[in-house]
Amino acid sequence: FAGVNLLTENNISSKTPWFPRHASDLDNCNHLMTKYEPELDMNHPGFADKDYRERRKQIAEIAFAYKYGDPIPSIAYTEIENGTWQRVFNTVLDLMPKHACREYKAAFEKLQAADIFVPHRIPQLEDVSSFLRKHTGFTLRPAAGLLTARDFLASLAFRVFQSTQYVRHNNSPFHTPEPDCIHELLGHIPLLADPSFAQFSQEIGLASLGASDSEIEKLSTVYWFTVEFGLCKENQQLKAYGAALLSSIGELLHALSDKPELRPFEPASTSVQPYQDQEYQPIYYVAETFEDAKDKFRRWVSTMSRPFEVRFNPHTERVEVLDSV
Ligand code: TIH
Ligand code: FE2
Repeated sequence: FAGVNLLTENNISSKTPWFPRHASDLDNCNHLMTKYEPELDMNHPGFADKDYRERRKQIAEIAFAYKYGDPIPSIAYTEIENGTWQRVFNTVLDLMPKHACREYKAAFEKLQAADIFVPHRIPQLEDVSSFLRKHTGFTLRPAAGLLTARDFLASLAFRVFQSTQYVRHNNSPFHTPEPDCIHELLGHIPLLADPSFAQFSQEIGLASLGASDSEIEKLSTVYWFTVEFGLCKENQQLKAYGAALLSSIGELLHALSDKPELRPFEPASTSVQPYQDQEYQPIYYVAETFEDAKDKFRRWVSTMSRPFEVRFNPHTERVEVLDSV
């Protein structure tokens, strides 16, 4: 029932879109976008593969049935699925030392030391979730596919990351236009274990709660050009921190070639830059550091129009709403 105004108490006006107040309310934040589904998109590599579509349905059922507090069910990945993981994993191992930012590399090593990242099998979300909980308090929920921006961003406010659990088609291991668990695991998980990055992710989420549709659009554009496709600097050199770059060797090499246009990350302009999600990006934004990106983001968010402030209470997993001053 996203979009229905259930909250009329104290300082939340009846015009404010509904938003989750407790982590368990995320059970209602699972609305899917119907883009790129293998059933609907003729260009999807799984379109003509009946077994693949069946498998996707099976795995989606887990996400639909999932409720707050449940352990995330394990999946017995097939040999083909583990093989796809292994191919991507090995290319990440090759390219990461030179091209990934240092925070990503540090967390990646911890995931290897914990025996969660190994070449021959896809990590289980439940194991990854407990790993993250220990490092930054982030946890995972299974998602059936690409969620609406409003639902996806709202979960970040609670340090919950909604993660797909199915695997890309084995015909296109090195780039897919939709998220899959290889993207979540190799792209997002390492940085969600980094305290500074975890904080940045949560702040995007907090800014989205009760925001207008046009503000959600801006926030998801910022998310797109930072968390998904962000580049940063390290000793004068360009490094990748965006998840969609780190999970796609094809796009990583494109981003670091001389083909795309690079611009400094500046939320006011980055947030209104149209983007396309079918092919490689023509434009990437470069952050100085995570701390700098966070400072700029905070200053920009404070210019948004929401008439109240929110604060996450980690002891109760509740978002408290405060009068704006
Ligand atoms: N292009 C990414 C990949 O191949 O891993 C998947 C995407 C995530 C978000 C947008 S596209
Ligand atoms: Fe992603």
